[in-house]
Amino acid sequence: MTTDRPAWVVALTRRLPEEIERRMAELFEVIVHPHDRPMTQRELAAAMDRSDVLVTTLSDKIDARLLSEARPRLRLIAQYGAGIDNIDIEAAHRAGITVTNTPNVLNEDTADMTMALILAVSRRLVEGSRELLDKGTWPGWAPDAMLGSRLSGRRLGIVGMGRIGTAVARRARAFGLEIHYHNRSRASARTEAELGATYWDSLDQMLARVDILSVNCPYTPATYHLLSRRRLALLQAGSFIVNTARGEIIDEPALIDILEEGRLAGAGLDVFEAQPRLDERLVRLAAQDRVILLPHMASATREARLDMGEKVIINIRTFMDGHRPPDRVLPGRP
Ligand code: 8YV
Repeated sequence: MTTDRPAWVVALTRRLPEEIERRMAELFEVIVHPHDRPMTQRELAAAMDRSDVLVTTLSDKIDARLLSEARPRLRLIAQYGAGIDNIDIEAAHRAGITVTNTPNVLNEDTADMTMALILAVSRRLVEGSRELLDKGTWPGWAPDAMLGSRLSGRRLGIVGMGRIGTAVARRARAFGLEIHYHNRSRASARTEAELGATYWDSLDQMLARVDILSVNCPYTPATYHLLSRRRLALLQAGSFIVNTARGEIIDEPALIDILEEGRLAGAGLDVFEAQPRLDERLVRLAAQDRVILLPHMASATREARLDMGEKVIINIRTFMDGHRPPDRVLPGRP
């Protein structure tokens, strides 16, 4: 016997890959926001009022205020993304709204981009390319031209040895880097042996001993400005920092100060505290080839976007069928 239930209304805050939207339209009644830009809080409220499921992205601030108003219809917020720092999970839980995300499918791509930034900063990739583009030529090979620093043998400190941090460590090891990490909990002896990784219970102590720092932890209230001014000052002169996680984990003005002072050899940043706005001092440093800036593109592969969409569909379908969705996010567990 089949029951005819009305199609669930699924509102998308942003346009998703065509294949994903097409499949969603076969399964649900989909509402697509006509303007492909982040929704205002008022537009989000309206979308939440008329849908059973809201598909969000990192630029939608689903805060306690939005969630405290009665939204009798909304049952699920299905985030298109791994990070869920834009959603107040506690408030959603209190309102009886389930939240899901899309973990795992962007680990490898994000780790690739982290390595790309590590290579680009240490080997002056952007600067070299700019020299050719600006002048249309270059003085030719010279023994001292465009010297960078060798990666092999240097110490990489990974802050957050979750799935992405581990994927970074695997790649980094292949480049001859020595792996150090700080995490809330220590990895298994097997993982440590596989990666040749050294655990630092004290982040402060690790910072003082690494040549390169990679930020790979989620952004939560506990990791806000984890790399504070005091901690950034512990980094060795000549070391550099790469962030493909969230801008808020680093005290950005403090980082800019020490970059301007020339204490760090550089930085590779894919995320920013006030993104999409950029601190103009950072832009100046980038123009002087002292930092490399990217527009939050670490997970931006076509494959990742499709896999993320598939996960969103699976989460919605499972939830609709009365089961626990595979990627449910619970309060206190980022
Ligand atoms: C996603 C990300 O593309 O998944 C994440 O946490 O930071 C991004 O790479 C973005 O979140 C989409 O919502």
